[in-house]
Amino acid sequence: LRVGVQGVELYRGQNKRGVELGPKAIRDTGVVAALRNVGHEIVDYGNAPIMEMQEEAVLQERLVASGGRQSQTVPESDYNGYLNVHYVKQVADANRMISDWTSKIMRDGRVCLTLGGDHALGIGTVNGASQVHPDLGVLWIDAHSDINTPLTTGSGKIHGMSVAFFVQELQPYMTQLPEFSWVQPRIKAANLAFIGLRDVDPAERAILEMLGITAYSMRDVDRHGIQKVTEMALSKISQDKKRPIHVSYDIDSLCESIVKSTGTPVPGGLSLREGITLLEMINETGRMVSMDLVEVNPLLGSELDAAATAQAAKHLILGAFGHSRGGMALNSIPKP
Ligand code: DIR
Ligand code: MN
Ligand code: MN
Ligand code: MN
Repeated sequence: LRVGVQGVELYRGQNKRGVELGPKAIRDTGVVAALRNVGHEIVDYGNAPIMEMQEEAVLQERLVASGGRQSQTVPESDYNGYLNVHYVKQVADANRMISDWTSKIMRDGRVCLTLGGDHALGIGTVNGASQVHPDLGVLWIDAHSDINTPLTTGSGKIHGMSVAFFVQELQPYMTQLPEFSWVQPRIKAANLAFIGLRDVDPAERAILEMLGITAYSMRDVDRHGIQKVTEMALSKISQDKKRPIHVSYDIDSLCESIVKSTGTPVPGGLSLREGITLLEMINETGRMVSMDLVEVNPLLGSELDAAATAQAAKHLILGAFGHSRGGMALNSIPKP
């Protein structure tokens, strides 16, 4: 396979510094070399230059007169005075670039592998991927459903809203933010599925039910097992088994006991083996056109935790790109 790797040091979609070091932590596991050993032809495009865009906005500070003498700065988070969305401009501008990079890598004829970075980057990668494949299906593997809207969010963190930006049927209910007006919501609710859920806000559940979105929680994984759940998710998002697939993999879908270096760990998640099995099954479809691996934060937990989390990310990626746990075929090893 021809593969393009990009790093996205996005951190303004949530509030914990260190997730911008995720791409380096994952690359340092040697995952690119390991993918070459699987037989892929890989170009590493490096990290998209988004760090400056994420600086505190000095730009739009509005001064409000108070008693005609003192002045006050309106917090940047008080978007429009009534919405609570943090770092809108920073996250929007970075995502615009991520979208362009993603579609460019895919138009170069490569499967796009995006290393994050916080999960708000999914707005850009899904937009870019769906520009190249308008019939794209999306699998969102996560403890969270990330489908809050600017109105329903409690935290104001955009990484908890990524999905809301690209689901077509949700747009009439979305408060449209001008900074994100370039986003084209091309993903139909029927072509989206979640796996691994165990921390979903009431408003998010209401949205999932209203739009009839396929959502397999850990309860479903317990009931049916990961293979059955993955089969069901794949056939739901693509009944004719032809649709190209974007996989957005949040490392916090894995159990908190194995993945400690992530911003919002939740107990009772997927085992690493379940995560690998799921991704191997997606690989077997031959239809995965892009993949995100997000929310690795090497500054959280101990150094050992950070290493274990990065290792987990590496093994997930290998599963998604056809590494065989039963050993590779001799003819699959590329000649030096
Ligand atoms: C929560 C948590 N639903 C929010 N979401 C997280 O902030 O909207 N997503 N942690 O990854
Ligand atoms: Mn997420
Ligand atoms: Mn999550
Ligand atoms: Mn706030």
